[in-house]
Amino acid sequence: MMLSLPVDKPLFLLFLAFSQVVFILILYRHGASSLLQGFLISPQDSWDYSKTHNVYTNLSAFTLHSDGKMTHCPLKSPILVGPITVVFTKLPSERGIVKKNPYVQSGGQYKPPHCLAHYKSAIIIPHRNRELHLRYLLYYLHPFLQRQQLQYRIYLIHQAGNGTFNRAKLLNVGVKEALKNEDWDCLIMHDVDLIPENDYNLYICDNRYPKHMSSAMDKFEYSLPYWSYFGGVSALTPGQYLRMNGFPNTYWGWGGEDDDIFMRIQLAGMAVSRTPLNLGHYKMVVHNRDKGNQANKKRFTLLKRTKRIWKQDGMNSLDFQLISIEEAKLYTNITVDIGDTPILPPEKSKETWTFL
Ligand code: BGN
Repeated sequence: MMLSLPVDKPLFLLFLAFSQVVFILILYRHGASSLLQGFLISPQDSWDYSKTHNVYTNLSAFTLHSDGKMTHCPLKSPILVGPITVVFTKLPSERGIVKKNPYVQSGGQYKPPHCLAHYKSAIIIPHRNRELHLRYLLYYLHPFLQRQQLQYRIYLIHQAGNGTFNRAKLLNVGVKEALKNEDWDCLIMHDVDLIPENDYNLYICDNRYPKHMSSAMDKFEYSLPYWSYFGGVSALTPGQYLRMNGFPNTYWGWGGEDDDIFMRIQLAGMAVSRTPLNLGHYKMVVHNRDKGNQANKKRFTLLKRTKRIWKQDGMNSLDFQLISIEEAKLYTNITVDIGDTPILPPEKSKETWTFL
């Protein structure tokens, strides 16, 4: 039997138009997965964030069964708990964090002591004047990564001097230096102020495409601010990273560099893979905009050039002065002089930027 709809009734048409607007609004605000949540995603895929666990729970269980013979760790770590309690009420001391993470070695390196890790991930964190955020991140991230039975190392890429901050260039430096130490499977680009809230959000790469991990940040009400958002935390294999000529070096100050990275991914013939919204929960340590990281007024102009310039600006044009590499207890501290904002040539065309 054919279903006949009363398409000639004005009220029905109004209802149809209204539901389409609601549908588009939900899609725009929360991404496609929010629509699928109700019927395609099964209940065990939805997490109850009102029931959280201490990130240090069960961590000691890791070391109990070592009998000298090392076999591979199980593909799925047996001690994952899901939602993690993340609070910023009491700042942990560095000594306290070291004490709670006895198997982390100098330079913030870790290998599971009882089994061979399947994955090796480098965590790369651009940094300047954010010591307190860093402390919280280290407190939560070390046990989080150990729960996942990864081999990892945390790199802090510290921008020397008072020049304008350049997040993407610091990430390029981090990749270059990290790959000198180890043949990493995965490069995790990590903002210092974001704490992951679910340990099933695995810090490993998607071998098909660059992966955006911070898909649901508390500051955006646990949804994507816009569909092409690529800021916060992401994971790329060295191959994916090189294929897009790394990140742009030319974004000085806040904003736009993540949009450039998103564009480069497409320009290099890849797509973005995204951690599902119910897993990609992150809490941001609240803070004001830093000095030296004012909104980049040139970002619109820069984004218009990406298509033309991505093959020339990136890993192949990276220049910097390495000042020091120190192995701190909880991280490797790479201090670098990346220069300061160059004067951009005046804008030639008046075309408007239509990416978003
Ligand atoms: C966007 C910024 C991103 C930033 C997000 C979230 C720009 C480019 C011009 C449209 N992009 O608007 O860099 O991560 O906001 O705060 O400003």
